Amino acid sequence: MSKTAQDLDPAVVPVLWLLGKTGAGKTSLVKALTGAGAVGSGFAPGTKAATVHDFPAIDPVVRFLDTRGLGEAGYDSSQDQAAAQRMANAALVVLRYDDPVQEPVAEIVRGLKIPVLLVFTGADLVPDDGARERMRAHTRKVIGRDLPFVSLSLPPEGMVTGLEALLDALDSFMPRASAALRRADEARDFLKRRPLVLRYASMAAASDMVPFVGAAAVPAAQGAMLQALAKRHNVALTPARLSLLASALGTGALVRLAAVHMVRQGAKLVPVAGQTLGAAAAAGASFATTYALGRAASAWLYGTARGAAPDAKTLRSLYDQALKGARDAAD
Ligand SMILES: Nc1nc2c(ncn2[C@@H]2O[C@H](COP(=O)(O)OP(=O)(O)OP(=O)(O)O)[C@@H](O)[C@H]2O)c(=O)[nH]1
Ligand SMILES: [Mg+2]
Repeated sequence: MSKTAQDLDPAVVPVLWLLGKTGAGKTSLVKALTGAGAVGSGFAPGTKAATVHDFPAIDPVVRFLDTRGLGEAGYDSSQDQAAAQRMANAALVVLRYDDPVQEPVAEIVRGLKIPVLLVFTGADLVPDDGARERMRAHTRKVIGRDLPFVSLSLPPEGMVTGLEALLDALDSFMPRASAALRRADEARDFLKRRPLVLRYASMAAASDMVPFVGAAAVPAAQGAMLQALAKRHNVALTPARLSLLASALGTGALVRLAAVHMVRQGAKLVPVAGQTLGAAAAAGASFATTYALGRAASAWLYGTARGAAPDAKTLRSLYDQALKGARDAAD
């Protein structure tokens, strides 16, 4: 594919086109990925005009083009399709597992010259593996090409599944977009862990009030918090893994934890733990440091559970931001 000067300009935001029949789940997909967009009722077309969602809103790295659904009575999509094809850098073709009538979509897909990913939705509605495979085979046949695909469940309520596979697939043609979407997914994931982190941070802060107790209780609270977070992410907190987190965050962040918890566990990560213990405990601000540790550890566990832990720079910046946020909130 030849590149024009515009294609090469990093200021131009790549466009990801969502193409599919009405009710296929295009808007649900944008919403699951970005948190934005109005999902339809399923009874009437939800998206009445092509909508653009820049993500993130400031300094976007990807532009979702959510076009009006195909197959609506009284709507000739050809002009919209032509415009979308000119703009788009890649297409997510959204097909519902429980809708075998995909010829109108297939016809457009056959003419596309951009990377295409088939996104099958409604995996929750068609739980039978064989039925899903038959639908994919049928789609291959009507498109006349074997295209990469992912399977998603995007129920209006309940568990969304398959987004990770989609982001993995997106890595190959829009790496910056998929990295940003992953960060956003992690941030939403943290919102679920946040009450737990706040509980442990409050526990650590309360123990600060009692002389001598704090020195042991704060690291214990932080250690227990890490264990609880790890359990929720289904990650075994081995000394080897802990030492990766410790080295990523630097001893400053983990000194309290290291002082009691890790040494007690025999991990011996911080040789100077004995000396630093007193200083760290005296520094106070247990709420903020525990909260910040919880924030960074959550991102680390999220990545570890998916086979790609964030790098030290990312973790430290999350830690610093959380620390600042928690301190500002306490002022
Ligand atoms: N259970 C389930 N419901 C889904 C799934 N995908 C979409 N829906 C529902 O189907 C309806 C239509 O979804 P939308 O995301 O609005 O579909 P759309 O492709 O944007 O449709 P138009 O805007 O009309 O073109 C909504 O009620 C969704 O909640 C899915 O994977 N599972
Ligand atoms: Mg829509």
